[in-house]
Formats: sequence, structure tokens, C-alpha cells
Amino acid sequence: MEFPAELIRFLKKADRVSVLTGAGASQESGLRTFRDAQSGLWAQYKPQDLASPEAFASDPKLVWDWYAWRREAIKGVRPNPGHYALVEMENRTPSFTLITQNVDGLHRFAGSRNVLELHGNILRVRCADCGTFAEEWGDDTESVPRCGKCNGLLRPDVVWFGEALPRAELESAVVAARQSQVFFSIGTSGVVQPAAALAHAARNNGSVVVEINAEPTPLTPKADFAFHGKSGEILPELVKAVWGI
Ligand code: BV8
Ligand code: ZN
Repeated sequence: MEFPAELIRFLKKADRVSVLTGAGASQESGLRTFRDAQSGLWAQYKPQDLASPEAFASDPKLVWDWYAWRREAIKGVRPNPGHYALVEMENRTPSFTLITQNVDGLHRFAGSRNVLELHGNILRVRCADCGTFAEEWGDDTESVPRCGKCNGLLRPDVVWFGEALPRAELESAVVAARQSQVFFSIGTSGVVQPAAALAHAARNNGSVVVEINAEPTPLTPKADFAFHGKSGEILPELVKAVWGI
């Protein structure tokens, strides 16, 4: 793949680079994106209808089982070349921030260090009432496991629709987007707020905006560079073109 000399020059001399990733960055690891149809018994549900406090309140077992199924799916997957290319980019950029909407933990698993998980992490489980994290829980298939401290229901430590994002991570992400000289939007449809606003915050502060996504998104017309294809293929080629690795 050919990359514009201007982009290569920007990246070679950039001190501050920020990246936002979405489910597309994990797709080549074998994880479905949020917009993909669910498989098997989950086919009849839309993720938005399960990833919410209302869904958990009305049927905690259904929501708990959906996340248990997703946790199992994640145990079987590994980072893809796109995750590793982002580690290489971080190693060669003085100030690098990886902001992710993904809850699969694959960026850290690949070796990324400065990672902001805007939507939490599905492998962490906490009490819905007192917030205590649970390291292990009963595997009783009849009911949702309960907190060892207050007997509240356990839930995944992710941000559901309608829930506020973790303040510290969001504030750091906004600062990183605004201060970046180059801002990447990778594998995200740019629909979910407030994550989708980060690219515009970067652009409004003069960042060069680069989109890498399988298909055009609402950001595409506003990006300085847009590459449509698989991030697991494009990112390693971009890192090679800039740093020769
Ligand atoms: C909040 C964790 C307020 C859970 C997730 C109306 C208008 C605007 C906004 C709203 C609205 N109504 C409600 C809202 C707010 C809402 C929102 O944005 N809704 C959307 C649907 C319109 N946002 C919220 O509710 C947020 N909270 O606003 O709170 C508040 C404030 C204070 C106090 C109280 C409340 C919370 C949002 C977080 C929700 N949680 N995940 C879980 O995972 O179960 S979001 C979920 O969607 C995932 O995190 C996912 O990452 C994210 C976004 O989706 P994408 O990552 O973009 O994935 P998607 O499938 O969409 O796209 C993948 C892209 O990759 C595609 O374009 C595809 O082409 C591409 N692709 C595929 N394969 C590849 C690829 N690209 C490259 N290579 C490939 N191989
Ligand atoms: Zn508790």
C-alpha cells in the first residue's frame, strides 16, 4: 500500500500521537464488531438492548450470561498485527496515547502501555451495588453471582449505554486528543458518543486526522487522510513505511 509522503513526514517527526480504536481493531482477532449480527443464541438480541442498566435490571441473568459468553470468546483470541503495529508506533513516538472503546483488553495484551479504556474491561467484574471488584465468583448457572461483601449482584466492569464514562479516562482522552499532532481513528464507526467526539476535538485543535476503517464513516469527509481496508493489514504497512520495521 502506498502512503502519502506528507503523512510519512508528519509521523516521522511527530512528538505527540493519539489513537482511538473501536471494535474493528479487534475484528481480525476473531471478535465480532458491535454492529455485526450476534451469533447463535444471541442472534435475536441487539447489543444496545443488552448493554444497558435497564436490560440488567429487567433480566440480570440474561445480561450476565451474554457477558459470560463474550468473556469465554475473548479467552480464545489473540492480538492481531494491527495491535502489534500500534505497540511499535508507541515505541517510536515520544508521547503516545491509545484511547480504546474496546473492552477486550487486547491492546494491553499486545504490549501497549499508555492505554485509556473509555468503556471499561469485560474481564473485570464488580458489584453493582458497592462497586467491590470480584476476582472469582460461583459458576452456578441458575443465578447471577453475588458480591462477597454486600451480597449485591455482580456485573461486568464495562460502561453501558446511558452510563457515564470513567471521568479520569475521559478527561485524559480529551487532553490527549487536543494536544495530539496526529490523531488516528481506527476500526470505529464513529457513532457512539462521547468517544466519537474525540476526533473532532483533535481536528479543531489542529491535529492531522487519519482514519483507518473497513468502510467510510461520518468522519471520513473530515479526515486529512482516510484509508479503507483492514487495520491489521494497513497499520503494519504504515509502520514499515514510516520507521522501516
Ligand atoms: C453516555 C461497552 C451519558 C459495553 C459500549 C443519541 C444521539 C447521540 C448520542 C446518544 C443518543 N442517545 C444516547 C446517546 C448516548 C450513547 C450513544 O452514543 N448512543 C449511540 C448508539 C447513538 N452513549 C452513551 O450512552 C454513553 N454514555 O452518554 O452517558 C451520561 C453522562 C453523565 C451521567 C450519566 C450518563 C456510553 C457509551 C458506551 C456504551 N458501551 N461498550 C459492551 O461492550 O458491552 S459501546 C460499544 O460500541 C463498544 O464499546 C464499541 O466499541 C462501541 C462503538 O462501536 P465501534 O467500536 O465503532 O464498533 P462498530 O461495530 O460500530 O464499528 C466497527 C467499525 O470497524 C465499522 O465501521 C467497521 O467497518 C470497521 N471494521 C470492521 N472490521 C474492520 C474494521 N475496520 C478496520 N479493520 C477491520 N478488520
Ligand atoms: Zn457489594
